[in-house]
Amino acid sequence: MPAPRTVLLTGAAGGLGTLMRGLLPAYGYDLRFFDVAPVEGEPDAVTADLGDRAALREAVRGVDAVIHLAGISLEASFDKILRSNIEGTYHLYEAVREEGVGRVVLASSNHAVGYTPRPLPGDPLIPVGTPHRPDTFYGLSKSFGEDLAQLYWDKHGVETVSVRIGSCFAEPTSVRMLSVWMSPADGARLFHAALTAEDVGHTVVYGSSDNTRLWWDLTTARALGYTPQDDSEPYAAALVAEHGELDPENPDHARLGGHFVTDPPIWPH
Ligand code: NAI
Ligand code: 15L
Repeated sequence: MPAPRTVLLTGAAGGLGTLMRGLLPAYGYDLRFFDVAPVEGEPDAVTADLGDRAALREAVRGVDAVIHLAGISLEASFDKILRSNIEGTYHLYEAVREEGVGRVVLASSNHAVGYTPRPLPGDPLIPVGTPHRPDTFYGLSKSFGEDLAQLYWDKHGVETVSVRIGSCFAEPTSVRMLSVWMSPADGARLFHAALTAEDVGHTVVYGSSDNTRLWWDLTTARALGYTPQDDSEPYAAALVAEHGELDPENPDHARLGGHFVTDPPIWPH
């Protein structure tokens, strides 16, 4: 597959979408945008719901690849998750198949495997092959997305890199995030690698920086050509002084998904 130049970014109005709108053009991409919310400063963005198949089909027409970020990014009722994340991702893949787009970079999440016990010092890192253990309906929708991506590769030859993103924000803001943080610059590096690596079929990777306190195995991400440059450790002293180290006896601290396991943040819309 030739390196993609024209890329549709769904979820472009959101937090990660906004970061990537700023960072990905430096890699030479011509970005197009899709979101149910208006995308600030982008009058040509398509403003539509993922349930609008005609709008989706038009948005993917002629692009080389899609970075699919749109959807509910926290916990919500099953009905809402079903519409936006499960059916919405299905509609996206159908549009991609119908328009012959070759590659999707799919925003999966650590919450697809959120019930997995987090490694303690000396334990092996969590591999991508660990079984799905969603911690919420939200995480369940990400497990579904990864399976959908596998189906569209096996059946229709649509390639996907499913990125189990940790926490992609400007800075880590909790002790857990010291392990799962992906700096925005590393996020752009990883998305670029996922767009340009050859013959990915369906590849699952974890999305994080090269954190000293990393919980999972970045081997499959590195195999795409991703070389993370950042590490959360410079933030550790202040965060640990404020909150203390993680306590393995605390259910909020014992699993990859953190407090999503016990008291997930709820999608406000
Ligand atoms: P966000 O909530 O800030 O942005 C999501 C965007 O999707 C919003 O602009 C929203 O309007 C749009 N959207 C929601 N439902 C839609 C629908 N039915 N049709 C069209 N657009 C819709 O979330 P954020 O943080 O930017 O995350 C982006 C993606 O990455 C999400 O899929 C999220 O699950 C995933 N992710 C993000 C992580 C992070 O650290 N930011 C961590 C793990 C996964
Ligand atoms: C996610 O999947 C969420 O979309 C994001 O808002 C963060 O909460 C992140 O996981 C996390 O685990 O920190």
